Amino acid sequence: MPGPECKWSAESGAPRGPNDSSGCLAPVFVYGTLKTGQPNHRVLLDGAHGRAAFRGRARTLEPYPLVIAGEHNIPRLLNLPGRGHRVAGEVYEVDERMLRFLDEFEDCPDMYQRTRLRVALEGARAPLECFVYTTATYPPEWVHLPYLDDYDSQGKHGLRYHPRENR
Ligand code: PCA
Repeated sequence: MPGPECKWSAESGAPRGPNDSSGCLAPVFVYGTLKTGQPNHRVLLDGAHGRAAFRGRARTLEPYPLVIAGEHNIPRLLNLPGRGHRVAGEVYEVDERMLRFLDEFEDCPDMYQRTRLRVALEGARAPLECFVYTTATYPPEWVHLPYLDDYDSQGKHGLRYHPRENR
């Protein structure tokens, strides 16, 4: 876990400069295409982007609306705590290079915003605060889409994810 000296961890605030070599890791909760077995998981495994260490499976502490939205069937966790389900995902400890890569990959802050939420990590006693890519601004009808609790691009919903390279 990041210690208190870890200036850019989820607990303590903004990232350090790009040349930081402290080796600090920050927890990121992934709930969509970055999860194991999902279409973009490989980017977390690619050491060329930095480091990501699997910490465990987790669920959000609070319910959130997780919907599949837009013409490309993209999973979106709407930043509306209190509605929907406690969403399942995975926690990775990432280094600063990987965090910056993910910001770019997720088109943050335009498409997603990197925010924080608390999750219950399997096997952990205390909740863990993580970074997460959520959606703060969206068409009002998205709130009325079906809420998922565990995203699977191949799920019964039939809404196949359109990879970026095919858009
Ligand atoms: N990628 C990020 C946000 C949604 C998505 O598809 C994730 O898996 O958490």
